Amino acid sequence: TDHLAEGMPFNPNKRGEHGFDNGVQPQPGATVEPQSRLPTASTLSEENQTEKTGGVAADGVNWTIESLDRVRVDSAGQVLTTNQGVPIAENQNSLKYGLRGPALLEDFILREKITHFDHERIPERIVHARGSGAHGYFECTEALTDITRAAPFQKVGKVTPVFVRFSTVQGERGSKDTARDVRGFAVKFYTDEGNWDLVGNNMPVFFIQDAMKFPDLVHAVKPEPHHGMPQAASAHDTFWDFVSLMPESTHMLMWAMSDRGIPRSYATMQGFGVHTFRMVNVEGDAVFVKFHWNPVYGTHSLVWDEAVKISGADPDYHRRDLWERIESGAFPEWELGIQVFTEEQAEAFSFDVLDPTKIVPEELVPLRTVGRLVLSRNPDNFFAETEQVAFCAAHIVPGLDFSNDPLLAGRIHSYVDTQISRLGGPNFHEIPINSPVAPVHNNQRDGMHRQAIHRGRVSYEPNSLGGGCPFQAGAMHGFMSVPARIQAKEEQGKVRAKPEKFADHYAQATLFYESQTPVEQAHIAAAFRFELSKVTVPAIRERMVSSLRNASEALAAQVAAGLGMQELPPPMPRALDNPAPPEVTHSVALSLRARPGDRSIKARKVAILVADGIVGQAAKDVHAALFSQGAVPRFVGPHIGSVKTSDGVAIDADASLENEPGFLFDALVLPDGDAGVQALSRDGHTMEFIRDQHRHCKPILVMPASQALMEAAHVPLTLPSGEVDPGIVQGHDLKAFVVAMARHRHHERETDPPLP
Ligand code: HDD
Repeated sequence: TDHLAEGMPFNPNKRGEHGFDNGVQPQPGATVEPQSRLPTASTLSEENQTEKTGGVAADGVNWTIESLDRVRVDSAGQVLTTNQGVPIAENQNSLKYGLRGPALLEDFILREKITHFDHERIPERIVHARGSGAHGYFECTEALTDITRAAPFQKVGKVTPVFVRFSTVQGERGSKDTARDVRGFAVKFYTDEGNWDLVGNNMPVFFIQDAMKFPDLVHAVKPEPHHGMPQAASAHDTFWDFVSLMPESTHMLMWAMSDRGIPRSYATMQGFGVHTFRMVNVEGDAVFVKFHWNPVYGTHSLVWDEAVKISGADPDYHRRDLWERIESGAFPEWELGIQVFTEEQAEAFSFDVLDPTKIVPEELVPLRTVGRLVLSRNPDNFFAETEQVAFCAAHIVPGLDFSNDPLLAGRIHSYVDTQISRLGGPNFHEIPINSPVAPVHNNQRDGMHRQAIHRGRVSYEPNSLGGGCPFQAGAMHGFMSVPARIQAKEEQGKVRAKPEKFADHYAQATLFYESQTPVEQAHIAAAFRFELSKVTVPAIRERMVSSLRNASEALAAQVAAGLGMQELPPPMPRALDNPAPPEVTHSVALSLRARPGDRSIKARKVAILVADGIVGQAAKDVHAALFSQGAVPRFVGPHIGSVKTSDGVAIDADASLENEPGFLFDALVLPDGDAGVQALSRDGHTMEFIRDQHRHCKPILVMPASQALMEAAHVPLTLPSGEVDPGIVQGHDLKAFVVAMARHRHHERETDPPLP
């Protein structure tokens, strides 16, 4: 307003307009600092981060944040305007001829508002439509200059800003979070040399070997076209029809049917780049590499009954969890591990590293931890950031390269292409969340929604009128493809076919299944049973079981029994009778138990049941102790609001048994005080709460008076075997309770079917 008052038209939000870098000075009275790519001590967003999370941004993090500052809009204290900046006097009524007269066509304010509204939605992603994202940073912890010149890996401590989006695959944008499904794990690195998108999943393999089959896979798994069902589920005929005819999907099915298909949190799942990529150093020497994200909080999953119930009570379960972790400062964090191997090593492997249905076992090529990923800031606007972010498998930077994985080849085309229709044109890279931190200069011009205002008359190369600019970076600075030799045999020529090792569809499915703990194996069998029981055509169920026999006879037999099959169908004929013997037959790393995480109880949600008449102090003490260890304790009562405790200690219930059912919590505390316990036991919600907690194998702290609650709920204090249940802690032993919570779940309690 100062500038306006002085008659100086100057919009501080558009400081770039003044060409600071070209020596043109802003109008007198302007108070904005010159635009800079260097981190400044206090940017708007750094304050934003501090305000939201209590933490200070690490060095370098505000690079992206600053680049987005120019488009952030805060309407606090501002007058309402049209899109043309015209102040709007009245926003309640359309313009009419007389109080009861017709609305007038000239009402450009109404028309602008309604027209914009009519176009508020964009097409959802064809797959991975439902997702949640966050800002953060990647920090290099081991310099990789010997194998790559990629900017994020050049120096220990180097920080690269990132935006990460997690997603389910099958469901539509408004579907539930806790479906049994693969999860997307897409990371956009805003590197100094352009954007690198590592568009991965929480499983290291894929259903198919060639992009040619991707539309078929997606058509099969999506809701069936005649009636649009089922939503956010793979348990239906067309999916199992397709995969049972595609034995190459068997390995991925093992992962998808394992507990990995129902993660507890985005923060407790692994991520994988899936394909074999290349890293290239300054000399141009290349090695193969596989990317792994390993969660610091450990790998933890839901159980199926819990996932089903959560989807009703809180379809935003994972979205909320991610948001709350970041707001509370319990930043989700992963280590980046890489597996590095040479082309010669790869040739000797029993499987083909170009086959995306195969892993490279960690026992064969160990993981090297080279960095950490921290998500530290929630988006300001879901649509502008999470919905409009465009990940593309084709986005790589100098120092990285693709392999000849035929699935990857199709992806290199598909992502850019899909964004053009989803985001409405070829300039989606200019949408703020997608625009690189590195400067962009080329001769591409025009197109829908162009933001940049290119100067000069030169938009071609070579040119002399523009001094030859923008000029080619050359091999030292520019992106160079690895001049890899193609190993096609002369007589092969152009072919539509696969290499022989691709034809072994079962060895690694067997490896995965054999490497699981008995509990995990039981869950895999139960998941196949559930999914196939939803298949209406018996021949499809049988075909799937006949395929499973090639991976594991034990699993196939259990699934068949679960489906009421009188006898096992014969094993499916194999494409390859004598596959090369695998190097590794048991891989500890494939079990979720291999990565328990930091064993803390940070970010765990704990319900402390309260009601009039409980002992307030005991409940408060537990609350304080859990809070001090980073957990998220909540008082849950028959209603929200104040609770009259027997000792007069003030407690406010922040959730009710009705609005936050038991399965939404990781652990349960049952209070002391006979009157309070009696009040609770009169409420059917309490019984369901306790039974669900017990059935889902969660730790329970039972204060003395609450023994009666456990009895009323018919929940045993011991294991089915009669032994002590280590997940049920009696009395006031908080230490033991925290130890029980650190284990997350006590699966030894589990029975299939569940106890009555
Ligand atoms: Fe894909 C989205 C991951 C195979 C074509 N894919 C998408 C997303 C993830 C993946 C995480 C969501 C990104 C976001 O959050 O916006 N996709 C994978 C992985 C694959 C894979 C790990 C196998 C290794 N995808 C794959 C193939 C094709 C596609 C073979 C096509 C030939 N994927 C797409 C797409 C999507 C997509 C249609 C939909 C929306 C989008 O790209 O932006 O282009």
